[in-house]
Amino acid sequence: MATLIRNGRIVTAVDDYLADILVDGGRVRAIGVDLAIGGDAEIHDATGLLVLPGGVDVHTHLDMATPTASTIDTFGSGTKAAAFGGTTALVDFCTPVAGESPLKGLEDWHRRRESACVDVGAHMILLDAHPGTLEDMKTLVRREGVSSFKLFMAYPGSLMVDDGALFKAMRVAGANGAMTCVHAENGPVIQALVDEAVAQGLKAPKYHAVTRPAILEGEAVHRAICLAELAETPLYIVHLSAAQSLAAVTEARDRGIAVHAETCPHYLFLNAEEYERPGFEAAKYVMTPPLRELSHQAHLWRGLKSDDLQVVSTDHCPFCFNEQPHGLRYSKQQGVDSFSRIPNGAPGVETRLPLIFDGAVVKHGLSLNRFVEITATAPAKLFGLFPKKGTIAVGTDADLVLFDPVERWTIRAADHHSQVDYSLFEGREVTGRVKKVFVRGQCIVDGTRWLGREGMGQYLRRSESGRP
Ligand code: DUC
Ligand code: ZN
Ligand code: ZN
Repeated sequence: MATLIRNGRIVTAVDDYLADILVDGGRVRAIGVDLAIGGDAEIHDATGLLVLPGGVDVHTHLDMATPTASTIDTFGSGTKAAAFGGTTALVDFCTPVAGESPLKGLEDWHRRRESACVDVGAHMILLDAHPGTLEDMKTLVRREGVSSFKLFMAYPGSLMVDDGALFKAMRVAGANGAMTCVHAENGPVIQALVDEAVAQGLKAPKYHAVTRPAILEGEAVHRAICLAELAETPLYIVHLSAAQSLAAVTEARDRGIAVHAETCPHYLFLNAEEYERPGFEAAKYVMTPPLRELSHQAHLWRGLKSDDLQVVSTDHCPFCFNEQPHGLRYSKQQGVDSFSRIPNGAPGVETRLPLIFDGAVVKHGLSLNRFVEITATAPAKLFGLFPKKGTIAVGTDADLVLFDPVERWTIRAADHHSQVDYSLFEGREVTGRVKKVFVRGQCIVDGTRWLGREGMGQYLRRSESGRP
């Protein structure tokens, strides 16, 4: 049966108008005023609501296992949480096991991905740039629809690659229509600071932030840009948190270099004061990069306004605060004796849209169009999903969010659908709330009612990335 969404205010990255949307076969079939329908249709009245393209979150870690810890959300629970937050497409990070080929890593990722409730694509994390890995990169882009790769300049001895490997991977990515995503922090210097702190007995969660200063992010961002410029490849800085990093991105973009960057809600709304919380509570805020001093936030908002920052994604990487009921592997409590053992990451997939609406549109004067651009259109374009995802037009997937722009409500972890046991934003009041969510035309969220099911999410085989 067709679906008709009536009287909504349709907002895309470029338009803002009142119309009806007719959906059939999972796609938008017609848009117009007082649309006539030929037969039966499921009708949804969107009077007073915004009709937005489903959110696109290009940075999540669902069901991710490292040698020491695992994220608590499966694809089932994480994508259900995403849907309740108005996000209908994810690009998740596939982390291969060290020494294993990326293609094998993708095979395992697909098995875990089968429980997804919304559509999901994969970025591939590269742990080396050996000849076999570089060959796999080509296969991943051409055959598997994985058109972006992430490399780490941090975590020596585990995830980090050296500059030579980073450069080699960048060249292959660029030559094959793929984006290189970089975790930019100076890993060896951070390691020296961590070792020093631990040796001095400074082991509380706040030393996670003390040992990862903003200057070491800025330095690595600058270095990554130099390497990408030389490799003639598009670059995407993930989880940018610091003014120094943004300055490097801005300078490069002003010179016409294809550098892009995302920030995350926690860097826009929270700051390093959270690390002064008593006891072990501050471990909830142990993510990488860490929260910065308050002064960085104004730079990030300016970057979002001026398009020096193009995307807000979540880096949803959830570990429970408490050990029970899931066990230590899923818990921050692993690091109760030393910050260096706290699993690194925080949740956020369910709160991105309302937080960014409240922060960007209500408080910082960004337009509704820009709000849609940074949460859906730009990530879809940068990562090979547009126009299937990221906008509303005849022929696009009918991934739609009916959003109330005036409702005020309070964020509470107890109301969430993620399996994690806390929210970074507990008790925060926001304006703007997701009311209904459609994935390929199917209404899967209706207020607090869940109408979706595990397994209905499709794999997103992506086309070229890095060409906005
Ligand atoms: N990088 C991420 O992107 N997520 C979690 C931790 C990290 O280092
Ligand atoms: Zn990272
Ligand atoms: Zn991440």
